[in-house]
Amino acid sequence: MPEQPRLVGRSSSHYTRLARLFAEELGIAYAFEPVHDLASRDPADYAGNPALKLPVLVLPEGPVFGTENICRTLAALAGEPFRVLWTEQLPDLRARNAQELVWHGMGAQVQMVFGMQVAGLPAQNVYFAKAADGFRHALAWLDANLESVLKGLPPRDLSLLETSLFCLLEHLGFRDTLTLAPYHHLAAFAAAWRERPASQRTAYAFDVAMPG
Ligand SMILES: N[C@@H](CCC(=O)N[C@@H](CS)C(=O)NCC(=O)O)C(=O)O
Repeated sequence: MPEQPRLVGRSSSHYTRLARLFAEELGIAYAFEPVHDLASRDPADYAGNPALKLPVLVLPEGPVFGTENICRTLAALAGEPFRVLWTEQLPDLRARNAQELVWHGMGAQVQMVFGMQVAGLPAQNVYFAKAADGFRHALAWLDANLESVLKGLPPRDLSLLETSLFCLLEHLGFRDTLTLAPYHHLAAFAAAWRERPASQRTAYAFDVAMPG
C-alpha cells in the first residue's frame, strides 16, 4: 500500500483546518501529526519548514509548505475529477478582493493570537490595535459583498474562497478575538458550512500531548 500523506499541523489552526477540509472533501486519507509547541524555533518540529510555519504536508517525494500549495497538491492527488475553484478562476474583481481579504484576515488572526495570546504582548499596542481595526473593516466588507460574490461563482464542488472564509470565521469564536455578531451574512454562511460532514470532522480543538 502506498504511504499515506502526513499532515503536520494543529487542530486549533485555521490554516491547518483549511488543508484538512480539502483532504476530507476530496476523499484523501491522511495521517495527522500535531505540533505541540508553537514557540519552537526548530524547523524539525515543522516537518522541515524553514519558515517555522504550519501546516506542512509530507509526501514520499518531500514536504509541501504553505496551505494553498497543500490544497492544490491534495486536489492533484484526488482520484476523481472534482471541480475545485481556485483564485484565478474567480469571475471578477469583487470575488478576487474577497479572497484577498480572507487571506488578510487569516494573517491578522495569527498576528493577534500569536502576539497577544501566545507571546503575551499588550493588546493596546498599535501593532495589534491597527490589526484589529483592519480586520474588522475587512469583515464588514466581506459581509456587505458576500451575497453578490457567492451568486457570481460558477458551479463547483469546492472553492478555496468559501473554504478559507469558513475556517477564518469559525476561528474568531474559537480563539475569542473578534465577534461575528455584527456580520449577519458571514454568520449565516458559517452556520450553513458548519453542517457539512467535513466541517464536523475537523472541528477546532486543542491537541493534547500524549504522555510517554
Ligand atoms: N503562509 C502560511 C501561513 C501559515 C501560518 O501562519 N500558520 C500559523 C498557524 S495557524 C503558524 O504557523 N503560526 C506560528 C507562527 O506564526 O509562528 C500558510 O499559508 O500556510
